[in-house]
Amino acid sequence: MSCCCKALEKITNPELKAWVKEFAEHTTPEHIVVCDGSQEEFDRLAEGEVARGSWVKLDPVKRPGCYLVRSHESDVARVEKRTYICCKDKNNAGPTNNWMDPTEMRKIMWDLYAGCMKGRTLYVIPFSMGPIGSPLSKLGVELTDSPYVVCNMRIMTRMGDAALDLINKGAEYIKCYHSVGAPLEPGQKDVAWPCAPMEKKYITQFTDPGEEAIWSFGSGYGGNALLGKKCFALRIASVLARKEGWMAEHMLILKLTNPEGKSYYVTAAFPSACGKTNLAMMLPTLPGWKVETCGDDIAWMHVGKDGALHAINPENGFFGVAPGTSKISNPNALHACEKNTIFTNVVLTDDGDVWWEDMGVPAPAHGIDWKGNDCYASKDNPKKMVASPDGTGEPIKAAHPNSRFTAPAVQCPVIAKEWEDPEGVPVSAILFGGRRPSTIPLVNMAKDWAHGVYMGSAAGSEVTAAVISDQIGQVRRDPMAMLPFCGYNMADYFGHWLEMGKKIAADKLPKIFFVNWFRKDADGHFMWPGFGDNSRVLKWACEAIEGKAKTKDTPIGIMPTDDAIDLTGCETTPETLHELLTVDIEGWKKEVAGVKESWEKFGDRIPAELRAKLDEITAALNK
Ligand code: OXD
Ligand code: MN
Repeated sequence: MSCCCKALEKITNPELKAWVKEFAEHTTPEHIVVCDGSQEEFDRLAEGEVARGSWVKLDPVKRPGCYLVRSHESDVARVEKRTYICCKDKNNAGPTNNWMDPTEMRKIMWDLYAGCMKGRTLYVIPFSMGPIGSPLSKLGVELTDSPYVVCNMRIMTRMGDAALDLINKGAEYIKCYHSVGAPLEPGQKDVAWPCAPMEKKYITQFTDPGEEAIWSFGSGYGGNALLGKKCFALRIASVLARKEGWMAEHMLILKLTNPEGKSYYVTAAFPSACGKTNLAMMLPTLPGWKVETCGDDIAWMHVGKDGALHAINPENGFFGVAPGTSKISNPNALHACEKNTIFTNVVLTDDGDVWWEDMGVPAPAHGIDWKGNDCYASKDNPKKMVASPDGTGEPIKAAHPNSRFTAPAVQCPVIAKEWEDPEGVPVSAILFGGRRPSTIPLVNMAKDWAHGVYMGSAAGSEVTAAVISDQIGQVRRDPMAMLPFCGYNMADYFGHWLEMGKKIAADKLPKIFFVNWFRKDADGHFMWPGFGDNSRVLKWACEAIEGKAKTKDTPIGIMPTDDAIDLTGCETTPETLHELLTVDIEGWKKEVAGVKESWEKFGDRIPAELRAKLDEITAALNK
């Protein structure tokens, strides 16, 4: 690398400049580029990847401005087992996080970073999580050697000159280090998707006060590499939020408008793969109701001057799971990715378009699967693809189950006009949920904030055969859907939730609900249609917010009476609804015992107020 002074001209913040120089000297890239966030820069990088045979440009008429990328087969998802929280006191990371001593981890990773960008370009990505200049936003700078990361960060964050301006003027920022960990020797040909083997991958958050930083090595994929998302906006932000008195949550934000024109803002936390993006962009089946989207994955929430809880979406785009996204499940997401979108690990069709399983359209006669192999429409099942040219044989997963679209949020046809409001939107309801085939009713409202915190701590999904076979039927607890994302001890996180309830004005406390769209009958069929029909549950929630809902008091919370959910035009029978709204006392005794057991690993760090809630519910169930 020659002198980097010219490349770093735009950086006038001496501290930032010194940091970039130090990292460049250590990682030894061939070039340094300070990203400006422009379309021209995106096009240049994307076309460079096309030219070297790594990305595919999609048909400019069918998918203008879109690209298809295939990752390495070993680098297809977030890797929780290689994700660490590093702080001096292991107890501050808590029993649900991988922990390592920060000094030890810095040594391991600094050694890995030595010379790791040889033959590559170091990109400096200044970015803002949240609208530029909002008092609720936070800045970061990611140093990376991946053009894929630059292009995705341009969609997912507010990236480039405007963020750099603020940092040059002295604004604080989080340092985010990233390398794919694949240096190139002189003359060595690059591979399509460079990355390091699993045992060298590290996704590390340093969380001690004043030391907050992200170091990532070896993976180029998703949350491992787009460091603004899970690493910053959840793990680091949750630590900052606790310190500064706000909340960083794994939640969608939606705006719901009733036929009278009154709007409500609702946030919802569900574990990954429970339909957050679908709910955020839902088309209600109830006439006159409207859902608009403020965010589909992350909410930062602060108590506003008015005493209400206000939420902003710190992201700028959607990193959505492709398979299952269809005209039925989420037509708005399909529209959002019609242009200017990066598709990762989906099927390439012969006419330069994309396809994935459960897209709601028949499989193409021929395509290239996510591994780069030919695949063909199945003769037996037009919704599937097979490896054999004659269309016979077992269906394959032609798109990877975790394949993604990265699409700008503004392209969502139902993006709410206030989604970038720098003050955020006032939240009147918070939903928790998960995939629970039994026991958990369709909807249940918390009696008070602490009860709602209890509900959040009990969130999770039942393990199915596809996950861990020796745990089938057990519930994997994923409190507030934050299990992989909370940057500190989860027992303290529950305590922080309780504290936040005391900061919000009593008459503005959001109501908290636990919902379950995934109940199954004895034959294993879903009992509730879900998708747009979830608006029926949201309608009841709005009535409850207004104090006008038909409710019944139960040992587990406040529930709708059998006639309280509007079933007009819905396929669900009153008998099924009755079942969905019945409290299974014996099942619930087991449920509460399961929650208690899930707390054991936290010892006496679980707040007394939360224990008291659990005791209260247990006593009510035993009455
Ligand atoms: C995501 C996740 O990718 O939660 O959003 O896993
Ligand atoms: Mn998520």
